[in-house]
Amino acid sequence: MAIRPIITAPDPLLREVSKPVDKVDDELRSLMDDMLETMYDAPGIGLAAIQIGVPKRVIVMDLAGEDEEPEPRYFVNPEILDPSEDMRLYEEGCLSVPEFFDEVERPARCRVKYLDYDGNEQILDAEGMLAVCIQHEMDHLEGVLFIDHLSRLKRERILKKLKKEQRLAAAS
Ligand code: K1U
Ligand code: ZN
Repeated sequence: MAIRPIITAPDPLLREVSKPVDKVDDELRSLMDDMLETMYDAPGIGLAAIQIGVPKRVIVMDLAGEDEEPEPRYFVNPEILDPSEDMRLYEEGCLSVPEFFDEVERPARCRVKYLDYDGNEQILDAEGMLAVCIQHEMDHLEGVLFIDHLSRLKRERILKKLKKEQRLAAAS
């Protein structure tokens, strides 16, 4: 397992649409292991493969609290079915948009169809934080960031600050 660097906005790679996975094999499981280790190290509660520069439709997640046993989840080729009509506001963050948080409105519940770590098809009914996180990570697979759900003014301010921080880091 390895911790891989997480790409941050405005890197154009984050705008790529990720490609479906053909087969869940040992090479893909090794990618998922690296993603999970990278996510735990960050730390975060979710990670899409494109955030480490791999444009595959793969997500890892763990919503267990600090004092709970780890509960890793793996989603390959996930699809959202039946998003609810009622919406919920939640304050989101993103490892690719470090240190910014803002409220995003999304369907409160959804059903997710996906392949698990062993390549078996699964259906999951998600609500609460699980629904928020899976929809946030699904956006990454389409090249969408949570800041795209904010006003243009807020988004441009955030991107300007991130670019400035990256310029300063490169110069030091
Ligand atoms: O996609 C990502 O970059 C991961 C992101 C997931 C997410 C968080 C909040 C709402 C929606 C999606 C994060 O994990 S940001 C970090 C974070 O939320 C967190 C970090 C440590 C402990 C608890 C939460
Ligand atoms: Zn994110």
